[in-house]
Amino acid sequence: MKRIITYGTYDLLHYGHISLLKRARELGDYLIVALSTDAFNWNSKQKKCYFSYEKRKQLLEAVRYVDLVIPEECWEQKAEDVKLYKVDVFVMGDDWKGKFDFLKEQCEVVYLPRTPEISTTQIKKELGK
Ligand code: C2G
Repeated sequence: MKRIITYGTYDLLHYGHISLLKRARELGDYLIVALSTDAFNWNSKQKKCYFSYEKRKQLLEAVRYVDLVIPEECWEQKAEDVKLYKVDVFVMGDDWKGKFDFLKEQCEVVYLPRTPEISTTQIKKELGK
C-alpha cells in the first residue's frame, strides 16, 4: 500500500483544496492529511481560522480522498510523521516548492500545481470579512 501525506490549514474548504487532495490521493492508495491545529495556525502561521480544528477535521474526514486526519502541531514534525506513518510520498502544493526537499532522504517529495484562482484569503475578502 502506497501511503501519501500532505499538510495544511484547510480552512473554508474549497475546490482548490479538494483538487489538491484528489491529485495527492491518486499518487497512491492511502492519504493522510496533517491538519494544522488552531494553536499552530495562530502561533506559527499567524492564521486565524474561521472553523476550529475539530470542524476542519470533520470536513476533511468527509472528503472521499482522505483516509486519515492527524494534527499538525509544529513545523518540525514532518520527518517523524514520515517515519511513524511509513509514508512513501510527501505532497504539497507548489507554493511550497523546494521548502521540504530535505524529506527526499526519507520519501518521494512531490509539489503539485496550486489552483490559481481561489484562496481562503480571497473568499474572506470577497465576503467582506
Ligand atoms: N492549495 C491549492 N490550491 C489553492 C489553495 C491551496 O492547491 N487554491 C493547496 C496548498 O498548496 C496546500 C493545501 O492546498 O498544499 C492546503 O493549503 P492551506 O490550507 O493554505 O495550507 P498552508 O497554509 O499552505 O499550510 O506545514 C505545511 C503547512 O501546514 C501548509
